[in-house]
Amino acid sequence: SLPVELIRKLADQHPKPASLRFQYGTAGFRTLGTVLDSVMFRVGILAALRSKRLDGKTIGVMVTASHNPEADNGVKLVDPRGEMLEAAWEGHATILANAPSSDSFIDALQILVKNLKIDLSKPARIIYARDTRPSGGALVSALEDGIKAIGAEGRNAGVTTTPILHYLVRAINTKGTKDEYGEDSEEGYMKKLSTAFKKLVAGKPSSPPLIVDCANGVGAQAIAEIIQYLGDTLQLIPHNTDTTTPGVLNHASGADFVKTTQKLPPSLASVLKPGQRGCSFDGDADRLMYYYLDDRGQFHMLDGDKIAALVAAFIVELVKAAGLEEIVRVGIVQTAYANGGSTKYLASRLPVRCVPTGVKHLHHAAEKYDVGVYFEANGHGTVLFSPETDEIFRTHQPSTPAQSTALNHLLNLTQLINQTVGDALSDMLLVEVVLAHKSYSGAEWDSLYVDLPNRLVKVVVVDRNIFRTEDAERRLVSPPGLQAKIDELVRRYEAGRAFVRPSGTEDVVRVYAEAMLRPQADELAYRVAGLVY
Ligand code: 16G
Ligand code: ZN
Repeated sequence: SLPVELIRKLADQHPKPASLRFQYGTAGFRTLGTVLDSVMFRVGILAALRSKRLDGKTIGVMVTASHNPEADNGVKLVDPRGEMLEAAWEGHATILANAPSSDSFIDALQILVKNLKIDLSKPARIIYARDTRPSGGALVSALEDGIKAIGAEGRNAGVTTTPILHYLVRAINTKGTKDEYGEDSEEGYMKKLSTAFKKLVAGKPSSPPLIVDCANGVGAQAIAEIIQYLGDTLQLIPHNTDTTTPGVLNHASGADFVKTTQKLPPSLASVLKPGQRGCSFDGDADRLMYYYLDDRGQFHMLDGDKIAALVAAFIVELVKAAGLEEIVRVGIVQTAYANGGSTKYLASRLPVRCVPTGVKHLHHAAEKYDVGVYFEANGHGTVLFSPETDEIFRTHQPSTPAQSTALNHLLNLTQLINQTVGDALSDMLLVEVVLAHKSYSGAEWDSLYVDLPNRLVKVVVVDRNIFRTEDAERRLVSPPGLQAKIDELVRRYEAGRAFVRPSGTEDVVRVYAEAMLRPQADELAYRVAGLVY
């Protein structure tokens, strides 16, 4: 049975703020760092129950608020294969987080244990980590109290990136099996990625140096480490690596800044030279944006859609060159935010699916392909190779040296890519591999297709829950009549497209619009926003 006395004693030290309601959303729990103490304690216990339910498999807990302002923090759970928490448990998490008192929390735990038939005699194992946020240390202590209260085994992975924590979870749970994912240490991760990278670029002329904007977050630490492993195979020049000065995390820098403002971080203005490539990580290093300045110094953004196009085309070529195009099917998963230009380009070459926003939707849809490439326009994405495909790459007998080379490249890609979740570091190395193979400059990559001008605006509404969508968030079903009005507006714009959806992370409604010309995209976005308001 549950150690009720110990849980109550420690729960009393982490009381829930009376006025607040927490919700486990797309990105876990996320709000001001100062109000998350009780949530952290309870998440420690929840993670232990999830582990017990899965027969003692290790569950991950990541303390981060990604690209949000420094004062925010958050927490999300990672399932045994390194994936996002199973959707049904999001609801359990929300219930536990909102129990008003220690007693009602314990009651809620008892109900959960009974309903889910959790065998409490099973072991519970948890690995946890945090990003560089100042509130992280205290929140991890609260989490550790939860882990202690239920008698689970906890392993502290320290301050690291979200994707490294996902990697560690999978590595631990596959240790000693035929699916072994890698050594379960940060060093193991660095070794795995750098070894694959070196093999993939062997013999290719070395690329010009790449500027890396670390958003003053934990990515700076990962970049500093990978540089040690890469030697002279790739020149990285890190910027915005200050993880100690208060207030600078994600400030006017990082992948989200670049995507939402469609601008170069001001701190790179005197750094990035015309023709040179740069990229930005977000605060926990699971999103990546590329960009370059053209000869006239004009900024060009290469977002998640451009990364998907680049990577998918490369993989398709390799699959063909390996003689596997009849056996291995490559597909793409996007969301409604994917630029219309990218969808047109990709759909003429590959199967493309559109799913609702959020990594779990993309990930699950990508698993349906032999090789599933998924990227959100915001720069979060990865490539998944099915177990059967992995096996084919390992066992297929090539009939020519060219086939053998292509097959080796594919095998090395399965090692280079973090298949648990989007990973800025791994994705950056992947992009660099493709650019090296193709001898592409930023401009050549950019010219794969032309982005339609687009605008994203957020609208504060009284109640975002009245906005309900269908067709992968591309159409509104409620409030009644609104979609017809949007359709009526969109029809007046050449290549016009617009949609409205409630945010899963903020109390706002988002409006996206695109059209053939910049002023039209802006106008359409503002007029649709006017309908919503
Ligand atoms: C979270 C999601 C991201 C999504 C974004 C949408 C994960 C790891 N991250 O950051 O995939 O694009 O939320 O936010 O799932 P929104 O619902 O506020 O537009
Ligand atoms: Zn992030």
